[in-house]
Amino acid sequence: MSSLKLKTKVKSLRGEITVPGDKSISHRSVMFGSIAHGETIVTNFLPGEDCLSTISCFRKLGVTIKEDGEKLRISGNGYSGLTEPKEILDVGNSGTTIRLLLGILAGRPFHSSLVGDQSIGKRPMTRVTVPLSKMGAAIDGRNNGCYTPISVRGGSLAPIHYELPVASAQVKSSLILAGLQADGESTIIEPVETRDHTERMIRWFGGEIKKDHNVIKVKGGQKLTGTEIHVPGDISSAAFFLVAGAILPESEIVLKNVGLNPTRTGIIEVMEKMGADLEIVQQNQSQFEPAGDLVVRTSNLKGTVIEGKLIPKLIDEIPIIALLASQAEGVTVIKDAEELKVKETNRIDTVVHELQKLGVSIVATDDGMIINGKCKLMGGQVSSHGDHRIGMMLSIAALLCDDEVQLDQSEAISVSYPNFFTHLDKLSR
Ligand code: SPQ
Repeated sequence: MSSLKLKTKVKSLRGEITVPGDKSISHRSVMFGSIAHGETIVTNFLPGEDCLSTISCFRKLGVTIKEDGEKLRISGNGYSGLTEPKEILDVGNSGTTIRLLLGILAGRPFHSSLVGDQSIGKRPMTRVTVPLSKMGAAIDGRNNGCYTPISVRGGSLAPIHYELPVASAQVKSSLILAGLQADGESTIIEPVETRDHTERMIRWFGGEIKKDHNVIKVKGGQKLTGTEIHVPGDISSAAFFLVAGAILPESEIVLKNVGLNPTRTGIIEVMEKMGADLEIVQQNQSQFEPAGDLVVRTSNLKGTVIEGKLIPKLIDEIPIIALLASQAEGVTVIKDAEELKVKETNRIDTVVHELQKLGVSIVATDDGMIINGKCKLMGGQVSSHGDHRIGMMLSIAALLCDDEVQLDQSEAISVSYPNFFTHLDKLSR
């Protein structure tokens, strides 16, 4: 575990960066490339640890994946081309990998064992194992199927009619990936719309999926065909620099080719509401996902309330939004975000605890947090707790500190943004 002295007392951030490929789309490109027929070529793939875990699992399932940094060549042979793994499938730190993979394995007529790291061992899996079992898969795991290690023996699946008890793109996607193998049409109903990369990708691979507001219908037995995918930049990674540009003095940052899927742009909506100087300067539809260039400048910010349907559109950005709110005039309240408790860490606790150490006036609530701006930040010894988004948020907070900041477990950042510090160095003045 590495401890890092963070960059502090930065005067301003200026310049242009291209953030790495979107993590959610990179995972799905490997999965769909593997279950499609023929070759899929992926460019601007995110070579972060989570996505590398997905590649490693599909290789163990018999898929040939040639990897050259940000370019992948995947040779898919359909769902039936997947073969029983001789080794344990290790998903590392990645919730997306395990939950979506379980949906795929539920319909495969062989046995697999899945494990992950310590953090994965604490994240609830019943949200997928219960509905997948109802469809016909034999799944078991520690604590009545709730936690890893998990074993699956898949087989013939019946279609499902299922109302999701939580707003989760991972659960929705897992059931869609199982539904594609079921004998008939499945209906999945979301309480609130969540990221729709899986639905968009099915269509891009030539499949069909119907969506009417929160009701999704998908038929089993469809043939998907390999294709080309250019992954847009990750708005969740861009968020760290959007906030940094807004809260540091005399700053202007251009972020190129950022994914602007409307199910992910909650950070932009919130920053605009808080008064941020933020512009989308160029927007284009890159294949099946919208993308564009963003410019952010030093801003006078005011507090806000973040709640309800907006939460799934910015769930992963809440740690960095908490820092943003600490630099805004007035109070910011974040509610309806209890899902934060089951991420890589309990992100309500880790955000509040670590920001308090740096002098932020922030308290935890049952379903979010309350932040009082505007705070002067001090230095201190902080930790990512093994959570990439907490590590990056604290690295941006340190830029405002006059005293030394030491970050423990800094290596977690490579889960989603391996060149984060290179980009930070490039922009720092
Ligand atoms: O993959 P993992 O570990 O769950 O990653 C996180 C993240 O911060 O990168 C969550 F901790 O993102 C999830 C996100 O929170 C990625 C995701 C997806 O690709 O479908 C969906 C969200 O999770 P959920 O549980 O709300 O569906």
